[in-house]
Amino acid sequence: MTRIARLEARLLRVPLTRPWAADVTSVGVIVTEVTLTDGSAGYGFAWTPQIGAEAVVALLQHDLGPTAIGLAADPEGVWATLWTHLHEAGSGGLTTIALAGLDLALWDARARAEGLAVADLLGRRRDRVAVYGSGVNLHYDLDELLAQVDRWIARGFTAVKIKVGKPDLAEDVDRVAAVRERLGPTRRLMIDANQRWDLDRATVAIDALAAFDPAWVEEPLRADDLAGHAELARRTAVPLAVGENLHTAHRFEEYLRAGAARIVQPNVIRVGGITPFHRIAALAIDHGATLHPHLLPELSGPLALTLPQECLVEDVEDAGFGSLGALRDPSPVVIHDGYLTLTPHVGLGLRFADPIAHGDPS
Ligand code: SMN
Ligand code: MG
Repeated sequence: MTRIARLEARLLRVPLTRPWAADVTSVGVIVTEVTLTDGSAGYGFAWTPQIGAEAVVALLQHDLGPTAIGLAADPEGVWATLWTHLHEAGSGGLTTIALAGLDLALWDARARAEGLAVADLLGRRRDRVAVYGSGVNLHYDLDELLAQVDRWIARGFTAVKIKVGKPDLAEDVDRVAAVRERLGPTRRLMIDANQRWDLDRATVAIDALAAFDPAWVEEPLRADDLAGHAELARRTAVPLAVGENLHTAHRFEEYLRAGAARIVQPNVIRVGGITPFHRIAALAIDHGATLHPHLLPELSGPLALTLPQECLVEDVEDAGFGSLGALRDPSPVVIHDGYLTLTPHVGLGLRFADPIAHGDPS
């Protein structure tokens, strides 16, 4: 049986060409490589924009690696063993982000061994998936925001997402109204409050913004306020979306069981990789909810092609690894006319360019 022989991790800081805030000018990518006892290799990564990238490298080197070595190279078995092993440091968060680095590398190794793309190894159900344009744009003035919307329309997107949560609700209303007018009545518009409201404010804000027909309102409340989301869902007919800050399938199940969200948005890395991502997709179906993956189109896109339900993949403007120049090979996906398709590749097709490095562990 092929076993894990070695796990390596190194940190890349990838500069953002379009900063997400004054203090978010780069994202941390933790590049992982697993070597198996038959000499083959798998390449994965973990990701965290601002917080904890060095800690993720340390978890991989000190806690995941030594326990993973000698285990059979079966991603699902490894995931269960290591999640239990890491649990005293938290059931999710930095632990699951680190675990994703190994999980992705193991799926990559398995697909490479078969000469397949990971999407085909997992079972591809469709050839293309719709993409929505997204932006970290709360700090844009209205002209910049509308210019971004015009770029999305020109790229053929029929769904877009903008930020809300200005201190003055009237400003949100003006911005959403202007964007809706620019989009016309048929393109979908989603709004994302990034946890900026409390229950009462969210109730009032969603009431005011519902007139512009948002397809969903995302993270209206503190992400771990399950009771608040359940109450808000009772108060509004606009679908609530959560998930980019939930870290385990268990937590997703609690939200779904409580009726606290109709749309779930797991981030493949934050939940611990492909193995739990598929579990969350199954939970969404069991509960009649819809899944739309969070960010990372070069990873989420291929996985979206394997899901039982159709979904939308998110493309934050100029933030894909390909457009940031972070990849050493051509991107495994192409986004054209509002749809993502695969380009020929094996494994995940995501090898990162050489550093830009800090903290090389070797
Ligand atoms: C978001 C979160 C983290 C980084 C970029 C963008 C945002 C989204 O909440 O959902 O796109
Ligand atoms: Mg969001």
